Amino acid sequence: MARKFDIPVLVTRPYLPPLEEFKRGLEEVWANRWLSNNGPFLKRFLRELSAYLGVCDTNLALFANGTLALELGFQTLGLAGAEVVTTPFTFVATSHALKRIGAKPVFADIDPETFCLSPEAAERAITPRTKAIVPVHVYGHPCDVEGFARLGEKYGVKIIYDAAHAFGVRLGGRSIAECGDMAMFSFHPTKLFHSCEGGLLAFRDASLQERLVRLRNFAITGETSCVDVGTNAKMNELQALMGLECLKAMDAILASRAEVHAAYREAFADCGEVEFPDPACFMPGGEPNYAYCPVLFRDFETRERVYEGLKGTNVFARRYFYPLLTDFAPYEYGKGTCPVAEDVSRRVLTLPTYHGLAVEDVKSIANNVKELL
Ligand code: T4K
Repeated sequence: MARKFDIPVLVTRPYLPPLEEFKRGLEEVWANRWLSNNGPFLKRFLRELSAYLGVCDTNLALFANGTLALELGFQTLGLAGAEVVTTPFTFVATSHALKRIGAKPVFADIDPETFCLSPEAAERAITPRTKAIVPVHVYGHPCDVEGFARLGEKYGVKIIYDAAHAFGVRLGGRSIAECGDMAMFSFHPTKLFHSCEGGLLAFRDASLQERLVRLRNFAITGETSCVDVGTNAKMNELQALMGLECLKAMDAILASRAEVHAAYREAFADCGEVEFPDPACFMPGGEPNYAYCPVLFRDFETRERVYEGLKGTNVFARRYFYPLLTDFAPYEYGKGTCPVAEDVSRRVLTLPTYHGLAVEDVKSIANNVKELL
């Protein structure tokens, strides 16, 4: 029998640090009377992120959100006017950021196992006008980083990862932040780690930091000079405080998500009709973050029935990422070019996953899904 939850179970719920500790931070903010523009909490947050990721703080920069981080990263790498090969199986922000700086997203298909951009498909889409490839570690599933590194070298193109979902993922004992020329992490509240809103760029070339930091502050360099066309993409002190407090809980957040994922796997073990990509299988030796819990159904009709039916039990799963980007007006020119992505987009459902979701509730959600098959 399906269980109807008393209160809505949403696809995600942000982690919140203990209120008393956050209040202690607020008292410091009040004492400082410094709310934005490279304040002490922002500097502290950057140092702590550097330690957590094992990436030098000269190779990191914080922003107001992930989308602006992407835009400024693309601008700094000179992608305006260029073609950039990317995936249609992502949130609109990835290609919006390209379009908004004047680059042309060219869509290539995804890998059927990881749902990330396929290096083989990306290679076929490269032309003399291609300056970069922007793969997405979708759901926190790592892309084939070695495959993309080879493409970067072979064609002299930049590899910029949209790692919005991938904070906390490690490969070969190192943070995924170290892969590619640049990687962007989103700290939006729907992410496993957040700073209310926020974005982080990690980049190989430390000399980019000066320009990025300038661009996020209008590209002014003092009271009387402006040297470039920048914007306001600064992270404020309250965001940085939230980030610092959440960072303390990263180990607990990752452990709790692994437990939720394992509970879903176990609950669906007897159900051949639900395909369950397990990141542990395609990243041997790696450390996944279980940012999302995507499952695949046999066809579109089944997925839609489950998605709608779950709502009747007060469970609000999401169809990340449906429709495909190439179904949206600004990107329709890519329609029909990525059959694997089209298929996955029509069959996927992301089930509720967050820190503290009880194993009993996971079992009930899985059971509700099975009742709808
Ligand atoms: N690249 C990729 C691959 C991305 O996925 C994203 C963002 C970006 C780039 C851009 O990064 P940011 O600029 O956002 O830093 C959400 C998020 O708004 C978006 O950040 C995220 N990806 C995308 C995948 O999901 P919606 O429209 O689905 O959000 P919404 O408001 O429907 O919230 C989802 C669920 O979370 C709801 O059930 C309610 C719950 N929720 C949400 C918020 C904001 C809460 O419980 N508390 C909250 O504070 O886009």
